[in-house]
Amino acid sequence: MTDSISRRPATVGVPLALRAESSAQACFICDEAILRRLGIDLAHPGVMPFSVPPEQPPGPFLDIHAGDWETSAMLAFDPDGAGWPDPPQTPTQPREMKMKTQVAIIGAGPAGLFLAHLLKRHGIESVVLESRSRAYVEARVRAGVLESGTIDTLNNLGLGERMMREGLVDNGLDMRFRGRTIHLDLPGLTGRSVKIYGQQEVVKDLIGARVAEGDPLIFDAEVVRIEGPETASPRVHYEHEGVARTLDCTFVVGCDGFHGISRAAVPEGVITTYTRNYDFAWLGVLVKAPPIPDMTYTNHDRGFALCSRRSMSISRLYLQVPASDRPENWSDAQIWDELHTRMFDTDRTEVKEGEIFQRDMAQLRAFIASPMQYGNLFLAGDAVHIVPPTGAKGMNMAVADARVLARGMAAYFSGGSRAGLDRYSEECGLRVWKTIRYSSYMTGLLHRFNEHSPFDRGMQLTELEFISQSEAAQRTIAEQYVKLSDVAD
Ligand code: RFL
Ligand code: PHB
Repeated sequence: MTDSISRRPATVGVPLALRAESSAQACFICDEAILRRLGIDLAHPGVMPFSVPPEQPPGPFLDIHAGDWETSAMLAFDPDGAGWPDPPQTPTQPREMKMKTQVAIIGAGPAGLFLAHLLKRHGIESVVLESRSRAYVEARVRAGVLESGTIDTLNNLGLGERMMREGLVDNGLDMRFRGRTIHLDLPGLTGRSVKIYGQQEVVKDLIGARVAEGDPLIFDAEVVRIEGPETASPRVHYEHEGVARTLDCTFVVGCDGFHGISRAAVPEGVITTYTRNYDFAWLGVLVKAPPIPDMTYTNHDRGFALCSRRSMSISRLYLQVPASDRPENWSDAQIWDELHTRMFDTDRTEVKEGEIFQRDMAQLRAFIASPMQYGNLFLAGDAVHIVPPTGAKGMNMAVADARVLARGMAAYFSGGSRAGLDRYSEECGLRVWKTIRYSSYMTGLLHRFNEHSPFDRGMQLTELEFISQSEAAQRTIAEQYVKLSDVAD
């Protein structure tokens, strides 16, 4: 059913707590408070707010929107009454708006979006609040490598169709040094492969499904404070369209990335943080040119480089640069010179050049905050741990956190036991530390460090020589590359 004014599906944007499906698949807002907020005269004879959703729609509908999903009201028209009520010309914008849900999720990155979908599968309501616009979030270029656990999660949610169609199966991981290539045959060494499918494509698929299903996901909604995270009824304060609003909930999940506000809501002294900052960054570019066949990491005297891809015609290329550098400092010609050199592509034929149509820079750091929970506030994804991208693990870790959390919340909301939830941090801890260890190892193996002495450089190259000759060492790297983020559902 579509509504009478905007012709969108009637259920779009209507919070579950306030709606009910009738046999005619119509959707009714039952809450008189919403009608009052919209400035509708409840005494008008044409208004029939439903306190109990009727089995059959009693007549035509008038659906009024005040520009936001939680201020939408559907009224039944009483044909024998006095006609349509007058919708307010200018919707009222109260100073503060309140709403309630089971789980408030802060951030619509992979952690928040996966969590929202997993919770829904268990019948748990959530509201996702995202400070940025939908366009911004969907265009943010980041990760590209999906481990099998992430692939399975997307498929099990019924949202993996495009990934399976457009994503590229990656069976190889190559490491270059001294002009030679170590080829790791992932299926041969581990029985598994990974998939190349851009993080922003995953995010687009998750957002598209959430919006199509009419579940609450509010963009341009910046969370400014979490009140009472240690209490049984935390409250999230956020700003949207210039209005201060609140969201009451049973649990808050901070999926708001490294720079978010959730971690800071935990009182000082509760969380211990462990950090390593690197003095280099990755300059990343997207290029209209066919990629080289295998994912290739390279260790060169001039620094690290990586050749990855997004499709058979789009390459994703990275260069190690100083942390203080800026993407605009590099001309296209300098980028190509450096890539050919570091990839030992002296005749400049292997790394195909093309139009550079996107650039970004990522600082490298390893960071973990522990515990990942404080009372009824849980932290997931980059909000609580960051890995240097050399192992391609950040998004996969975020998805694994969401799976563990969804499992704990499902047990709590179905049976009332919160034992699983209270084990969240402990359950994630070892996996997270192992992933940080692996990503730090790969970073140390492949990058140029200013502080390295000739002795350190000798050790680094000897490690690569050892790996090139040892199948056991290759299997160790390959196993961690394909399945460090495995968790049980
Ligand atoms: P995100 O993706 O940062 O999302 C957090 C969201 O929270 C919003 N937010 C707020 N919303 C409301 N109120 C507030 N106060 C808010 N503050 C922040 C933000 O706008 C944002 O939308 O965190 P999440 O969901 O934890 O996901 C983590 C991943 O994005 C990250 O780990 C990966 O991108 C890391 N990563 C990789 N991971 C992989 O698994 N495989 C890879 O191949 C891979 N490659 C990479 C990467 C990261 C890179 N960079 C840019 C650091 C390659 C690079 C270059
Ligand atoms: C990517 O394709 O963006 C990518 C690949 C491997 C990494 C990091 C990023 O380690």
